[in-house]
Amino acid sequence: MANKGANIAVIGAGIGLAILATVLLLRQKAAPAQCTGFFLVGLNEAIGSRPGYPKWDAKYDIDKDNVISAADAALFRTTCPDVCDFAKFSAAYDSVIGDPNYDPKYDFNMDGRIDYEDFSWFGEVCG
Ligand SMILES: [Ca+2]
Ligand SMILES: [Ca+2]
Repeated sequence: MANKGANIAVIGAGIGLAILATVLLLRQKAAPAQCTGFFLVGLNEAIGSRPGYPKWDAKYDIDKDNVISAADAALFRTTCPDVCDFAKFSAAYDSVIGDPNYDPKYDFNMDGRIDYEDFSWFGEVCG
């Protein structure tokens, strides 16, 4: 009887861990959704903003210190190193939605094509 109780406790703990692992996995999946050039452009344009400023958007305050600053941009680049990877950007260059090498990550102005305008943004926010 004691064994049976212990088994149930072990199973219960196992289910708890499985749920926790799933939650963590879903959270990890959610994070890279913001790893785009478009996000970095928005972040850069909001630099200097605090709550109440016209360009303030809490999603760009990655370190949650109530100011969007170069520290947030640096943190973004550490978390999302691919966005400013020139070799990867080059591989996606000159593509449009539907092309096998089109990658929305490098569509810095989100107009469905990766061209000189995106290259210009790349230079501006990744340089
Ligand atoms: Ca901040
Ligand atoms: Ca574009």
